[in-house]
Amino acid sequence: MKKIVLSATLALLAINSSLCAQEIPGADTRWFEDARFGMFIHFGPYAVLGDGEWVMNTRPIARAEYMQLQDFFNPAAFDAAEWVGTAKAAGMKYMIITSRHHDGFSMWDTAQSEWGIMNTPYGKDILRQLSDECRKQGLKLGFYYSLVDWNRDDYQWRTGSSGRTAGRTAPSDWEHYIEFMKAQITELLTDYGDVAVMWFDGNWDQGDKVDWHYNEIYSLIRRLQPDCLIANNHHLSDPFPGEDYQVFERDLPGENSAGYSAGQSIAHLPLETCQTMNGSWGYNINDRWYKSTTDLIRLLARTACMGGNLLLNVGPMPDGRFTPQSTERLLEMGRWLSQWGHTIYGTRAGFIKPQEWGAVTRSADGGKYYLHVFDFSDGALALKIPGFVSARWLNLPGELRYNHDRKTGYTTIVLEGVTPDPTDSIIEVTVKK
Ligand code: FHN
Repeated sequence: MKKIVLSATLALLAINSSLCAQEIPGADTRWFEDARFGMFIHFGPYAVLGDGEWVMNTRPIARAEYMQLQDFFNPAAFDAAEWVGTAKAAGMKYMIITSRHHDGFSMWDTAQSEWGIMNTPYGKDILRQLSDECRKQGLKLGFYYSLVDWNRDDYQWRTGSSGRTAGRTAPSDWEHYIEFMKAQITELLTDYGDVAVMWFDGNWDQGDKVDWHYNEIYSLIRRLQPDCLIANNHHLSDPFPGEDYQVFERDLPGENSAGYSAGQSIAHLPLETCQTMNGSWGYNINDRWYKSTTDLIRLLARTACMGGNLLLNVGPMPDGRFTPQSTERLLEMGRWLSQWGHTIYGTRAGFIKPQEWGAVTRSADGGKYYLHVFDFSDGALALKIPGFVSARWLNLPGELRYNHDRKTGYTTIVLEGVTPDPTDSIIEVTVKK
């Protein structure tokens, strides 16, 4: 009897939760799944201090002092056409910029707060310029939006894992904070044309200690812009109803070398990995540890091999220009993609996860696999390639030497004696569909 009641209850719960999920219809993710490469931008007043976007929290700097940055932040050399042009030249298909990071500073002309770009010496709406330019140059634009706020009193700062050194004493007012966020999100989705993605961050600051009202927030987004994708970098395995893709931070989907994805496994949604170009998100004057273009291209191939997009970050300098190191790498990636982009864009996950030797992507029509080989040291590659028909080098001269054993299904590819491409030696494998 107990069993029957329990299964009836479970069934009811399942119906309830599927009804909940149905309340927020999913958006069309096809463009996202073909895009494979996007630009992340962390930009705000913290750039002035050249110590990353967490500087208020890490140094720490109390709110009263930190707010002086509003008088100093003057990105006079910001040129939306150049940012968008560089992203396009890099072969990126979308851009996601911090509309508001954890310091709570708004990068647009918001009516909800005085703490924002309009009250700096610069005084112009960065998001407006970017959205106009993205429309002009045909690049999709999305907004990062921090759920955390180190500045506002109404944010429930006492239970937060960060922002406790801001010097706040006033009681928080959570419902008021939620309404504030909804009002800001409404502005972003009403006044800036088509928004491709709303990208949330900061759930981890409170976890379950608060009710984030996601159902209301996500429904609002769907109502205002049904095609806007919803992503949330909450580092959890299970997406909340209404989310359109799953984010992994500084790691390939399903991996946890950086420590942000402990216990986070791959869900059923399209995937994105966000990664820094050096070691920092926001501009860090000391950070010279840029990944090489080769490493970045390999990262892009490995991410695509997992069926994911790479959202590669740029932390512009306080005057609004990209660092020369970033621009150099972006343009080099773009040059590579202009030749070999068909092995990345529009592809799907390969038949195996990324390996030490390289990564595999699959063409959307299923007729080709692309083996991206980075390491020739084993001298040969033995792979069971589903539906194998034939194989050839795509970007190396000469014939590919291989043996396909029909009995075992293994194809052995000879790498010994071959001079590799310094970045990525690509083998195109034709397979039965
Ligand atoms: O705290 C942020 C951090 O500053 C940055 O924005 C990254 C980007 O994924 N996300 C947070 C940490 O999870």
